[in-house]
Amino acid sequence: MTAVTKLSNHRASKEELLNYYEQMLLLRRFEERAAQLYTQGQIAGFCHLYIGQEAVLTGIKAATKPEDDQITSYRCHAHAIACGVEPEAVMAELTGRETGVSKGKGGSMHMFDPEKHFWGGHGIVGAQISLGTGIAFANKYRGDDTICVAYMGDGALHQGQVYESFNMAKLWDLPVLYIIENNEYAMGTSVQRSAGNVELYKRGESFGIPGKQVDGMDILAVKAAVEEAADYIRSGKGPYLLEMKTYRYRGHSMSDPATYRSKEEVQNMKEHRDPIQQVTNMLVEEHAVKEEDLKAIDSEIKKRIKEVAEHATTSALPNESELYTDIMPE
Ligand SMILES: Cc1ncc(C[n+]2csc(CCOP(=O)(O)OP(=O)(O)O)c2C)c(N)n1
Ligand SMILES: [Mg+2]
Repeated sequence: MTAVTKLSNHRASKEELLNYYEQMLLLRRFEERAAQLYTQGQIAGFCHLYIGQEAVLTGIKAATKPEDDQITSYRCHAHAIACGVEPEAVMAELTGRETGVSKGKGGSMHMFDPEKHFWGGHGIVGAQISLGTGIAFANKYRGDDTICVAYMGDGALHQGQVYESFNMAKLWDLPVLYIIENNEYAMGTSVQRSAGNVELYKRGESFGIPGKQVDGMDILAVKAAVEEAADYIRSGKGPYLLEMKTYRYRGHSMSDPATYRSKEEVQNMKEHRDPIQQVTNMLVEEHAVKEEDLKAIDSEIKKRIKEVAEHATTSALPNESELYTDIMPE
């Protein structure tokens, strides 16, 4: 078993932890397979992987309701799956097939499923924050207690439209939870080199939006912080901001050689902070789960992902007539 420097201060039942283990591992194995398909030339265009950041999304989903809305950037495959889109439909979208969740026309950065309350998938850095604020406006207008979770990266946080959105969100006390997935780098620029003030969770303060920094590699810390934030928002007090301190193991996109950080830095994170390993250790040390049983779950997931990849590489390409659909609202 790999030693991790820090185990969560929070506790969870064996069933809960097994559930998180399975969910996070599914996201990781999916992305590893996506990387393979990319290098085999099965996926064209850009492709941004979520490996390393799994605890953020999984913790947020565990602390919110299925009908809450979620909107994110181009690093969106895992978000789609966590919202309930079948992995088959996500992988087939990556390979541009007709069975993809966006009928193969969106690709890696543009997948949506309104029925699952998943609103994308956006390539314009920061744009999803304005759109997410608009979704929260709609929710408030309808008078239900649904909140919108709007994710952005540490780089996106510097975009002007983010602050215009913060202002309106507080002015109208909109039910929106802003999540900064601070994985320490934008495309290749570290937070230290791009942020005048690196305490990103304070960026909403001057608008009256409370914020907290959270260990985003610790799923139980994520879940606890989001439960508190969601209660605050649902009580009608308006927006809330959480900065998740996380880390991406892979390059910004598949074409990034990642020369701006050392191999040791990445290795250190993998060895001492890995979110899945933390849950593994809790299960083994505190709940007496056998490592073989966890490996068996992993084997099942790998089998499923193999089928997912098979489906994504054998499904038909979209018909040419699809070029003319979904362009205007019907
Ligand atoms: C408006 C705009 N500017 C620049 C880009 C190019 N670009 C794509 S991703 C990115 C970095 C964003 O980093 P961050 O918000 O930290 O997200 P991460 O990739 O780390 O998840 C940039 C500058 C873009 N897509 N849109
Ligand atoms: Mg980043």
